[in-house]
Amino acid sequence: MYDSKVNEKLTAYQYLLKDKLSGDKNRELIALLKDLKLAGRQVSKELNTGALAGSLGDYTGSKNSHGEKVKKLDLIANNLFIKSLENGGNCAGVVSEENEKIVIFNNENSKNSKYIVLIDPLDGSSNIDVNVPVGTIFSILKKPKSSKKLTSKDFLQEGKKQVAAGYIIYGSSTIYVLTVGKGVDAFTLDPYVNEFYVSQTNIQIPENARMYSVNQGNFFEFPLALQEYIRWCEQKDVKTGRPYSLRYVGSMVADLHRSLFKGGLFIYSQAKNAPEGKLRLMYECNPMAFIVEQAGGLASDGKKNILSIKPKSIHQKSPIFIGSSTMVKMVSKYLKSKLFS
Ligand code: P6P
Repeated sequence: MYDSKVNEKLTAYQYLLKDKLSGDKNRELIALLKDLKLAGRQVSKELNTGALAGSLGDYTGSKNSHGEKVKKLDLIANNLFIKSLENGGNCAGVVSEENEKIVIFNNENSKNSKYIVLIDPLDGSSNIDVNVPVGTIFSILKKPKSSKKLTSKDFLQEGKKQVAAGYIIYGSSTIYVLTVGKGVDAFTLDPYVNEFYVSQTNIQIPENARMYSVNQGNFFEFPLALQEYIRWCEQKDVKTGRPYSLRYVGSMVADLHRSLFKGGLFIYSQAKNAPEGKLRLMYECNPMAFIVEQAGGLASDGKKNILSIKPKSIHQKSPIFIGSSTMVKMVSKYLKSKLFS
């Protein structure tokens, strides 16, 4: 007798088909999301058995186009995502943090695809060998109809043009968080059947919280206005629940996943030692901003909404203040002062 209680949850594919991406017009997008999930499952397996296969966080000896040391799993993850996207034929090309230039797919299906993908295949990879959660972050845009041969200009679209955005966090469980512009849902990987099942739907980030997330070590590098805000967070004030708690994992996906569910403010500011900040606009800030805003939060570069920034280059950086709306509004008040330069 079939035990219907075995698992009544829908898979990510079934949920999207039924709820958020029904109809023929969404077939290719659903298929593209499946290509991303496949690579996510493969990366999750590599990570979970990594230590047994020899440390995966080892430095490969090479540096990426930004001069950052490339870890073994960075390369493995990048190859897995690019291969799955190319073989799936549901996107025309990719911008990846690990590739200086755009990657164009020349097979017939990809060439006729409506979509392009921007991805950070393994964010936070410096944490791999100490078992701290790392993640994949991705953004999906429409390929401009005008473009004959894909160029990097086709990727330079404002964040508000995103069709979908998501991240996969490889932690105590592997969770795939996604928005297609109709709220935010989360899907958890069942390792026994190697399938993502819906676990949280229409996630709403708490409007306010008593937690901020910043690399305190950079305090004296920050603009004075931000130093003043951080000092405000540290002061004792019963009415506003201060001092706030500082939580900083050093892995954007982990810090933002916590903020999405518990509320909070994640800060990666410009600083004397990082004039543009550190995080990349197109495949870190934009997708995270789309997700957080779809969950009722806010995301700013300190002066304007992240999603309205007109990008100039595919790997450009941006400062980011993102999370609970009340907290983003509060830090923005400080940053509007002349001390924020
Ligand atoms: P810092 C990881 O290297 C990363 O790109 C993000 O995941 C993380 O939020 C940030 O850099 C941490 O940078 O300078 O505080 O170590």
